[in-house]
Amino acid sequence: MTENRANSTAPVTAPQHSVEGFVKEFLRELHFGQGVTLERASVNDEYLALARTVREYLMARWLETVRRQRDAQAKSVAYLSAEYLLGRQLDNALIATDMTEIVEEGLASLGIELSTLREQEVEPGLGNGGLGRLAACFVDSLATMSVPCIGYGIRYEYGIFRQTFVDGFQVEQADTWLTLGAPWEFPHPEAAVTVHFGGSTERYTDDDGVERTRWVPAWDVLGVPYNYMVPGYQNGRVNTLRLWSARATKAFDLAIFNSGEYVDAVRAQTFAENISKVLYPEDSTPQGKELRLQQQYFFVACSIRDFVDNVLPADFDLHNLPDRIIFQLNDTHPVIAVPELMRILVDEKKWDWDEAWAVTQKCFAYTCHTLLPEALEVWPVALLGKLLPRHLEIIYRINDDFLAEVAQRYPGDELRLRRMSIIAEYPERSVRMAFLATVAGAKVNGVAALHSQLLRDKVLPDFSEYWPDKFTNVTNGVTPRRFVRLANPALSELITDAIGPGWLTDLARLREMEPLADDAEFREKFRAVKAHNKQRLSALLQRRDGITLPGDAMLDVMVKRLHEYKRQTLKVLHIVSLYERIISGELDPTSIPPRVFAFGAKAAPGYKMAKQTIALINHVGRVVNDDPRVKGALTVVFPPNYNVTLAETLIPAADLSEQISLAGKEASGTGNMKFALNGALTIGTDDGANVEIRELVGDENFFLFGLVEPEVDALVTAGYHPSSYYEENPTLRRAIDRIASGAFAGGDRTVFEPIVSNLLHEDRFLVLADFQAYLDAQDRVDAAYRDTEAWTRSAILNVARSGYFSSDRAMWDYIDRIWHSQPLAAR
Ligand code: Z2T
Repeated sequence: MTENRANSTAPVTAPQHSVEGFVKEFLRELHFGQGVTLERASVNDEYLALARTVREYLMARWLETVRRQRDAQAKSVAYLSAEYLLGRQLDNALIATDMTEIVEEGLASLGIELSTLREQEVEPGLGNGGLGRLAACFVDSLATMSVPCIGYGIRYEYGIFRQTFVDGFQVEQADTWLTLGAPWEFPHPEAAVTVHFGGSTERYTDDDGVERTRWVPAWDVLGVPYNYMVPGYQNGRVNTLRLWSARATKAFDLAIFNSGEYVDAVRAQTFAENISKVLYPEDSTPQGKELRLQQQYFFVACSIRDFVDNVLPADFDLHNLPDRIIFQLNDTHPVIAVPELMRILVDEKKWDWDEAWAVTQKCFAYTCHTLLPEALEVWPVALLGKLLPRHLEIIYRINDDFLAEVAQRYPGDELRLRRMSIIAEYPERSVRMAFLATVAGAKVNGVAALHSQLLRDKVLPDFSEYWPDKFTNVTNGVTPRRFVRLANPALSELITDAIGPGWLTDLARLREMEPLADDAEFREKFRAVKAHNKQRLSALLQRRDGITLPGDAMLDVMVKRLHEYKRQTLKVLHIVSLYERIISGELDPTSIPPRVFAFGAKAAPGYKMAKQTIALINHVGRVVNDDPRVKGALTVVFPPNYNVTLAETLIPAADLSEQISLAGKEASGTGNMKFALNGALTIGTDDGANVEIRELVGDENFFLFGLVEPEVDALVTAGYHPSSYYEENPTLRRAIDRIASGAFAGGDRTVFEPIVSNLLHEDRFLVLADFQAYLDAQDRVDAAYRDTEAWTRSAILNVARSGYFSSDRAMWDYIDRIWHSQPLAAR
């Protein structure tokens, strides 16, 4: 039967790579896939048919990639991430297959505009921000580098909420990204796996007379895999992203059948489906909800089961697992995978504990993405034990063995044991997930040089002393395919004209542009690209939000999640200060280059201070934009619902990139890299990857300001008093007083009182301490911007010297420092 099938399987071939080939296939999809004629087709019909047609061009390669990977028995990366912030798929698939021009021409011959269909796609927003977007960049790079990788995650029915503003305040709406069809996914309900929860554990004696433990769970759900293509860039490779969706199991159906309460029982089904219903919208501050832990276990249990049962050959000896897989933990969200693998090996496969632990320790590596203590996940033992009783026992055993080892190395050092225990006792007995990941992982890495250093010194000092070689750094990167080629076609063309197309897969080659910074003709062309991108942004904002941008102004952009440590408030104080100085007659508005201040930011729905800050920005914007005294000089825009799609138009238009977090708080940042690669200059603190950006682009092409991390540390230790800055700095005082006066709230002093009093009396992130340095740096920006040629030169050098920030380079570093394995390196 199988033999027969193999013989009779015709090769899968892509449609012809030509305008005629495309048009034929597109019409076939429209007719037979969508069931409409061209005459009657809606824009959405056309978009869906187009997506399915483009998919066909990738299918043969996808099937071939899967087949080859099976046969090669090579080591794979399994990237475990609760978030993938993918962005739109259509354009990425088009550039990967080199189909953009063919499709444009083919559609035009049918009277359809590609740009119209493009707009129809709702991006899969299955992530919050940096961490989720990083995962998407990494899988793109691995596919482009032909490295075997499966991305595992969750297919949230609702991704990150859609942000709207009502009276300037954020209002969240559900992200119904699936409602108009999901042409990029391949569901496989027949391949669903079962995941268990709850219940208890029991001891028993197995057939060989050995005392063992087993888990007697109370309930279960099905995980249905949805496969997504991850196309490499024009290299004939298509990797897989497998996202899990929760469904009710047969047990639910039976319960329905046997119960008189038919409707109630059906309702119980939705209980199971809740698990993958919605993405938790907190970036960097986990909420500790039971459903979130269910999500975490759900997707890693599905993924390990899938890899062991379906990806590996049936006769595979799991003792060789470390030769075939590395599970990369994207922060601690998937770390419950560690006790899950132990449970499979010890309880199901009946291995000895030590044997199982030796294998498990080689299969995991952990990436930490934060330094904020409040962002380190801990799960109360009571909650974890109720949901996953066997896993909790396994965690206890891992901890006992680990602490016994530590005690041997440091006899009598009780305090150290307490500090290093995976189980915290206060304020509540809980599991420190970062400690579990560190103990279990073969390697632990931070995401920028400074962050990795602080991770060793401040977050996990005992562990880095205990295992100095376990710790390493891999500085983040971004994919140049999406964030340069796709987002900035004009710059891409300019670069390719100058140095050829090789840079797209070898971004260090941007260096070859360096001499062109001194070429006046090239600078002229570079400025034309910026001007073009600003017009493109202007048109988009007009269409999308009814926002009008002034014609010729410096575009100063701060886009990232709203968080106090990122200090959007510092930016607001800068704007208010300029505004106040102009209307009080101190500053002549014509003496500074006209600026547009653009913001993009979502606040976690429960984060009060962040939501207030959003309202403040909008209210300041309204007053400033409506005041004739500053008209033309200062404009504030805050388009709602900043997402990957908007970033793709906003970033290429930017002149100035705001990266102003308090030193020692931003793990890396990745927006900072996208801006530099698109020719914006950075004004930034000595934080995260800013440090490396400045080192590479050169001090003279970067506006550095603010306290450095050791100074922050010293100031906080000595006792920080924000009010003293307020009292001693009149410019600062006037800006704060203006906000406090209610001038941006129709005279109501109460609206922004919490922000004002927080700044004056708490200011956890030292906004006031850095205020004057920031203003001084902004003066340097103004002066530099006036010298158009010098500014352009700096912008070009930013591009030329930022090739290091390709996620391809980051992937090579992971291969070298963490995954290192011959098959991976040789590919
Ligand atoms: C996140 O996006 C980041 C860190 C987190 O720590 C959680 C989330 Cl959801 C638990 C960000 C960092 O804040 C940012 O500095 C970094 O560039 C990004 O992850 C990718 O590493």
